[in-house]
Amino acid sequence: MKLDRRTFIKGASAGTAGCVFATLPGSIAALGNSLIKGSEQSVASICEMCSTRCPITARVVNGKNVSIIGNPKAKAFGGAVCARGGAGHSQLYDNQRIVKPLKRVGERGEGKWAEIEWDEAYSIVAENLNRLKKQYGPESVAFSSKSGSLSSHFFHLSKAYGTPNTFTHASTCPAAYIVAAKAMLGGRVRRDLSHSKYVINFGHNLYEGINMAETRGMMEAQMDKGAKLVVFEPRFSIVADKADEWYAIKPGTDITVALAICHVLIEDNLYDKAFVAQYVEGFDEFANEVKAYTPEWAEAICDVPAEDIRRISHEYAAAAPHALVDFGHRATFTTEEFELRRAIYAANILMGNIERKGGLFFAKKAGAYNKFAGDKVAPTLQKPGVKNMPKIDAKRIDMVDEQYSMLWSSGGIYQTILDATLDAHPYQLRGWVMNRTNPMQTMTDRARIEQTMKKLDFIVSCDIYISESAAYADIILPESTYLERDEEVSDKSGKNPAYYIRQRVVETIGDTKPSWLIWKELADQMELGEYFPWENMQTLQLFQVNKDLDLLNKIKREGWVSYGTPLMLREPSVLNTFVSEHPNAKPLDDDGTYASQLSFKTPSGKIELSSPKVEQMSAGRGVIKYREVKMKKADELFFIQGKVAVHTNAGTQNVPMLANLMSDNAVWIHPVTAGALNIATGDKIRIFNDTGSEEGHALVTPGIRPDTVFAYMGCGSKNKELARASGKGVHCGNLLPHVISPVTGMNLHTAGVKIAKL
Ligand SMILES: Nc1nc2c(c(=O)[nH]1)N[C@H]1C(S)=C(S)[C@@H](COP(=O)(O)OP(=O)(O)OC[C@H]3O[C@@H](n4cnc5c(=O)[nH]c(N)nc54)[C@H](O)[C@@H]3O)O[C@H]1N2
Ligand SMILES: Nc1nc2c(c(=O)[nH]1)N[C@H]1C(S)=C(S)[C@@H](COP(=O)(O)OP(=O)(O)OC[C@H]3O[C@@H](n4cnc5c(=O)[nH]c(N)nc54)[C@H](O)[C@@H]3O)O[C@H]1N2
Ligand code: SF4
Ligand SMILES: [Mo]
Repeated sequence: MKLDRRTFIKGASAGTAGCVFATLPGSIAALGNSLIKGSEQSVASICEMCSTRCPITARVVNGKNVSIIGNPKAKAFGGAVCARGGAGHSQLYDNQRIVKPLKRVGERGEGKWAEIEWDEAYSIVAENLNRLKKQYGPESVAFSSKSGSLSSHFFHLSKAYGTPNTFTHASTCPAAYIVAAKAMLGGRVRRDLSHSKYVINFGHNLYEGINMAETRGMMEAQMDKGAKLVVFEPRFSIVADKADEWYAIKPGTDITVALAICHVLIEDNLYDKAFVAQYVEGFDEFANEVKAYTPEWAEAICDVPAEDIRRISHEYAAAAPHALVDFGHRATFTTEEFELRRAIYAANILMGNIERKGGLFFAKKAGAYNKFAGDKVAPTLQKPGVKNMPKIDAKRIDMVDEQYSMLWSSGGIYQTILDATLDAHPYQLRGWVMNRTNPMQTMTDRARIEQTMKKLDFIVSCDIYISESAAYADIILPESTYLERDEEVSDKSGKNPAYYIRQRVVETIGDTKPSWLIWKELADQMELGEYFPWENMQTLQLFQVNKDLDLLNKIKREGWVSYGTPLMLREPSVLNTFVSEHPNAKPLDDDGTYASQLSFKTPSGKIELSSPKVEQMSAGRGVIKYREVKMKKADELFFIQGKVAVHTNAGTQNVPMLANLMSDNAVWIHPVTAGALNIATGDKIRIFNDTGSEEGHALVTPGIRPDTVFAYMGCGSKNKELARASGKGVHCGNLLPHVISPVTGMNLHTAGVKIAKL
């Protein structure tokens, strides 16, 4: 059989695409249950092998978790998990996990540990944090955690303690597209990929940087509905491979294409004038600015042919509004991500695809949904609040500049911890409490992080492994993995409201605890117990559902409960169904939509294509503009990174099943570049620049631009405690300079490097 692109993608959805999707393999399913004796049950829960948090069903035989599949009730996730989700039990039973609190007994980073009891761990942490608070004020301690299901408990402790210095991973990942959406649309939007007829993608590698619902959505659009996908990406990623068109764009120049698309949409009169008139502020200023951004201008900077940009713009406009320009996920390609992500939103806004099928939409949680439905279709959840939390007066270490004021609620500028510790800028930081975060590998400038860790007075890490960052802590608190934890009900609403819940799948292994309990018990020791009045997780769950035990049990039993039908305020076909399902629904406008009800949480209540507020925050940025960025010296190569389907960031390198699949990251080099350096595939190489130097090996491939090299991120851990990962591959963070981008505070994951054969 001849395998063309489409049949391959089709095959992939059936679970045959190698390692990408792990549905229950046919051969095991065929064995049926008959071979497995003893007790057996299926528990509905939530995956946490990455922050997508897909709904799962975990099979437990004789108390042991033997397999994990997707929860079939959650249709958008396709009832499947990815390779990492299928490897959850390998992490759970890994004998290199930490299962007892650890105290450092050597120098920081030396790798000498003593196992201690929880009581001792809590009292050391409480004593040190209270000492720092008393001597230097609570603001002298930073709290950082990857945002996640239990991070609210962690940040609750930081608030009770009184520090304003709380950070998520935002400035290393999504903040730029979130801040840009806030500035223009008043908040985050989602993409309706599965109904899109035409998708323009700037390096959003959904077939490796997996988000099950979106990855499935993209696959459905491509293979079932014949959608066209155009990818701009410096290397031949999997999504580039599955695209109808791939352009090997020069790193960091995507904005020229995005602006040139806007130019063509406006100059060729293709944009949705009625939409712009009704919903958009600042169009004229923007139109005036993009006059100069012709496809020919773009081509000279980004290497994408002008005639293709013109044709693609026309094709996109013809498919609109059921078409979108994807705003991406990891937004750390350049220091001008704010402009890029705004230019991408602009290309969507001009085509009026907001709240349309195949375009962009806002999530509809229970409260909003019920208002439109005119009935209490979905239950709303209560949020436990604690009265009299301490007032925090101190300024954040990253908030010395007005231009970052849209960032704070999105997680702050994580890397300012380095400046505050090493340079007392804007004041001296002395302690760092880390939870589920591995900045040594996932921030930039590893050498500076090491200095920071060595200088700090006190460091705590809560992790499931001795990560490279935990390796520098004074105390490590071992969290139970997600398969051993009960958690609160989570809101996972999309076009309609949906809830799900994490439930313990197996008994806890060793002496670990869920972090909600760790922070509560630590608070008790710190004499902050009054701020944690709930007794246990069940108290919290019951509070959330307003003591509706039936509801809680239903969510636990089914693992995924959704309400109503999709709601998109400007899509007549969707609204037809909506009003027929809900007899008390708000009356539709004359055009059969809720278009008159759509407003935006911006100062003007409209979409701000150009924004006086942004101008005020950062002079000269009110209107979206091209700003040249230099990311490398003339004699260097661009160094870029990306995700691999079988690992999550730098967090799974030691998980046995996944380490077996891949434990090293070869450096991709174009044959012409490799030839000039006399390098062949497999050769040992040095990759270096002013920031650092790494050794690795080469993969010579035409699937990358000659001026660019690439490595999958997350390898090259330098701590010996991660035995399966240690010293294997290139440590990307060691080659990336310390940068704080304007407005978004992003750090930068592109750098200039040189390569030499060893
Ligand atoms: N060079 C480079 N750096 C990057 C990127 C890049 O492409 N290149 N990508 C960036 C992106 S997009 C992101 S999101 C960040 C992510 O960076 P991080 O937020 O640091 O995330 P992870 O690498 O996933 O690792 C987080 C830590 O959580 C631990 N962990 C896993 N499960 C649990 C748990 O249940 N409880 C606890 N307490 N700990 C747990 C893991 O052992 C690991 O040490 O990295 C960024 N950094
Ligand atoms: N399997 C797997 N899935 C994941 C994750 C994971 O670690 N593993 N992590 C999750 C997380 S935290 C995130 S943020 C998402 C990330 O999802 P994506 O944003 O898709 O992540 P990346 O793979 O980091 O980057 C995408 C692509 O950008 C390309 N690139 C680099 N520089 C440029 C540039 O200047 N222009 C263009 N056009 N492309 C460029 C890279 O080659 C890479 O293929 O994935 C999520 N899903
Ligand atoms: S995308 Fe994969 S690893 Fe991430 S939550 Fe879903 S199944 Fe788990
Ligand atoms: Mo991310």
